[in-house]
Amino acid sequence: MPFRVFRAEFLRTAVKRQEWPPPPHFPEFAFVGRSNVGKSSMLNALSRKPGLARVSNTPGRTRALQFFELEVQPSGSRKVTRIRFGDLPGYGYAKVSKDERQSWVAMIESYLREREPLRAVVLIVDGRHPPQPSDHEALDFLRSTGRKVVVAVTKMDKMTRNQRLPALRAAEQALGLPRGEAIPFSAVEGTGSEALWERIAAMAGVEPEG
Ligand SMILES: Nc1nc2c(ncn2[C@@H]2O[C@H](COP(=O)(O)OP(=O)(O)OP(=O)(O)O)[C@@H](O)[C@H]2O)c(=O)[nH]1
Ligand SMILES: [Mg+2]
Repeated sequence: MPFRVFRAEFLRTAVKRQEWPPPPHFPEFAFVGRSNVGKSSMLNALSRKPGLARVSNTPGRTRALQFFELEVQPSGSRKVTRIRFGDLPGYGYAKVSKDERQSWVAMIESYLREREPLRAVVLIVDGRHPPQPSDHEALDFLRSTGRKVVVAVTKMDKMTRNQRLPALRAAEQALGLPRGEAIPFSAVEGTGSEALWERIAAMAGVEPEG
């Protein structure tokens, strides 16, 4: 039985720390990646709700932290679980003032370091290009926080079938991940959601029932 999503709703936007929603007693997951890499699209694909998070051709559209709340039933489980997603502003977006950028980077870093219900971070990279310096920086930062990180390689549909596996393996190798660790994803083809959900459920502590 596939993963079921019963409810997926926008909760709130946070620019400042005071605007973070009170920590829930259920798990939170954050989505991190370069501007325009496909964070919001991934969230929509996972939620099975196309218009939930705003998708844009203009890089840097998501400038604040956006929180979403979901009710899901993992494959093999009879239990419905609440979880929360955080759509984080993309890094590597230059068209803001230095001050604005610094304060927002500080906010995101403190969220990733200190947020108590945060169970794991999904780091999204673009399968068409080798991981960029900012992807390495993000991963180094996440590793320094001790957070669990799941790497998803997205926009796989933009490659030919023959290019896909080598690109996935190259991304894993460049990021120092074991073979088979990264999750190939395409919001357009709708692939990768089940695999990503399974990893999220495992980290949320939702065990499939026998
Ligand atoms: N072909 C293809 N296009 C995608 C995929 N995911 C996202 N896109 C496109 O990439 C662009 C950016 O997508 P978003 O989901 O807004 O990316 P984002 O990372 O949330 O961007 P910011 O919030 O601006 O940082 C849009 O034009 C999407 O339609 C994918 O899997 N395949
Ligand atoms: Mg976005």
